[in-house]
Amino acid sequence: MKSGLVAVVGRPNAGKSTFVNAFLSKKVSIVSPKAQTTRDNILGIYHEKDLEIALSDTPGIFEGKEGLYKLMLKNVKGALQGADCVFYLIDASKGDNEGEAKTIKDLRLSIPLIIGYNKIDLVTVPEGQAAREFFTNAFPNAKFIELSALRNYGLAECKEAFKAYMPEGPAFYEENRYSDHGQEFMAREVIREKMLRFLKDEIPHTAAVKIDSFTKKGDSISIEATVYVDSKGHLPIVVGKNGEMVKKISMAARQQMEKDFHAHVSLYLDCKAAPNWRSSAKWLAYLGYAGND
Ligand SMILES: Nc1nc2c(ncn2[C@@H]2O[C@H](COP(=O)(O)OP(=O)(O)OP(=O)(O)O)[C@@H](O)[C@H]2O)c(=O)[nH]1
Ligand SMILES: [Mg+2]
Repeated sequence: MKSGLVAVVGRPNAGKSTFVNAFLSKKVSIVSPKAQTTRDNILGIYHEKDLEIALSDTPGIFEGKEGLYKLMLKNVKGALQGADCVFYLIDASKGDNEGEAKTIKDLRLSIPLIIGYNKIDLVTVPEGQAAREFFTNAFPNAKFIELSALRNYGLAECKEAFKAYMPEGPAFYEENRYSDHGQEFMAREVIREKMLRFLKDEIPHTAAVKIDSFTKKGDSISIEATVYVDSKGHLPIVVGKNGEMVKKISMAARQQMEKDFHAHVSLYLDCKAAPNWRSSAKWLAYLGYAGND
């Protein structure tokens, strides 16, 4: 039996969460077209006969001065520490090979590196070839894989590459367990996903969601949650005219949860202001962003 941990890292929006979901054929991590979607390390667990691969989806590598961003970067470093190899994902469509190489070097990795050149559906064949040449020169010991997480292309090659670095060991997770987070965490994330979809600009990035109560009875789940925004001025935008925006977010989140949880879901969503929560250790802890490294 082989079992081990792959740290999936890269810049915001590279497609890390899309990749982890595609690799598992299960949704364990939310995805959005906006950068800085993932805030926590989320473990996705892949099972096969005699093989267990835990993939750690991480926040995008990004430096910001707020406590939240420092915690996010700490999460990335934490994931690298315990991993058997690192899967560094690149958004090929950005065409920033030099910048990506610098970010990889800055990580000062001491574990094997696999470079995933993602979103190849958006680049030409010569661009892909040039990238392969560039990265194999810059990182001669690394493996370079072209893939499209969105189109499920290149995933088998990734699996073989990960497998080669998985040590002999026992299965650490039950076979039916595919994430280290439960439904309550996923409920919070799904609400954030819908906020990222419906709210413009920085508002969803500066907001947080707290699940106040999560009650499961048979196949019914009842959830009370609060959206905390960074400043009072954001409240009317999140609530919307006659409460339309919060209703829209809540309805979309509820429908998504019913699909993901195979349950009847009732969701009550409130909105409050928590000025500057991203820089307050107390607020970060209250909202579940502290001590998760
Ligand atoms: N065209 C194309 N789009 C992709 C591919 N993979 C991911 N995307 C899109 O890229 C966007 C970002 O994807 P995410 O999976 O949220 O990216 P992430 O790296 O987890 O982002 P953060 O959590 O913000 O760091 C989404 O709109 C995805 O649909 C791909 O292979 N091709
Ligand atoms: Mg993500």
